Amino acid sequence: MKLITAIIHDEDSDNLLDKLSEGQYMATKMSSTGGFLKSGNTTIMIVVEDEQVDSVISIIKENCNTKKEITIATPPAPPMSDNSFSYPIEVTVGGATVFVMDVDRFYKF
Ligand code: 2BA
Repeated sequence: MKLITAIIHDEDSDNLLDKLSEGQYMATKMSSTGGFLKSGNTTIMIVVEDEQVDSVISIIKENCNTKKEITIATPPAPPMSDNSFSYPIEVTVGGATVFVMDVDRFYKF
């Protein structure tokens, strides 16, 4: 049994949850924040049998799109210097960052 954790764009989450539900996969949606952009994203947790992992990853891949975002970068200034400056950079985010982990035990009470 595996835990699939997918970090995705907020905008893709409702559609992905619908597609997972159509495939009879149970999922939990959590609000999360990216450590780099410090903006909202969505984390989806799905626990499935080992042989279902590839199917779930395909559904995630088909329903999560990459997006470009602009952020402001401020490189560290040299010590004792007033020369700090910021500039915009474009980063490509997602479609999905996916981790697959073993599940030792699964209980529902
Ligand atoms: P963020 O941390 O907000 O990162 C957003 C995007 O910024 C990343 O997209 C990447 O393109 C860029 N980025 C991140 N750290 C960077 C850095 N130190 N220098 C330059 N660019 C950087 P993704 O790689 O698609 O990641 C999307 C989100 O997935 C991340 O949002 C974070 O919430 C999560 N994530 C990605 N890798 C992770 C990891 N190894 N562990 C935990 N969460 C991760």
